[in-house]
Amino acid sequence: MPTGPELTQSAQLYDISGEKMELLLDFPTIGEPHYAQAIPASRILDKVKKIYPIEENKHAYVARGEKQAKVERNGKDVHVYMTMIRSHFAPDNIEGIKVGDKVYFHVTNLEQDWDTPHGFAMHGALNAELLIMPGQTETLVWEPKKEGVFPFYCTDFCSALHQEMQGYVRVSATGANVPLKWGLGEEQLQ
Ligand SMILES: [Cu+2]
Repeated sequence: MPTGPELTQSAQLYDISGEKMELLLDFPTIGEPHYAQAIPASRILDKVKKIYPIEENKHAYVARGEKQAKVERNGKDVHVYMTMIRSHFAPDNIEGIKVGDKVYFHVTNLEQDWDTPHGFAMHGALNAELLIMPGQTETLVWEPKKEGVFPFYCTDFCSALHQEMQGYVRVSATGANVPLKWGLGEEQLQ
């Protein structure tokens, strides 16, 4: 039953040693089942929310497409308007962040398919991670404490290229003269 925003994911075990690959096992992978409860499907079936239409997203920090991705500095606050879609973030490289900044990642999931949430985690962030449904925007705050290059990455298995869904932020010293720059792959967005 399609009972939640994030469906049970499926795992399959194949034998690829022969001429034709053979499915050995087909099974759902679910989290800890200890708190599972059963209720009649009729109580939730008509309340299932499959997709949040991106055009209805009125979040103050939404980016409704990669062209709207940007990074803005306001004193020590840095606002990153970021998008995510299989299998990359935009921007996926950012420079000009400094120790002492407070970085707000406003991440919009551009997917408009059912059950394609993406996750977002920032290496070194002391809060948590985000799970963002198709069409939604969520915010994670990160306060970098030291210089270096820090990765951020998708934390929810989203496609075969999930492992490549990542990016980097370069953190410079407080007061460094590194301008704010961001890009997507080789392409400089700003
Ligand atoms: Cu992802």
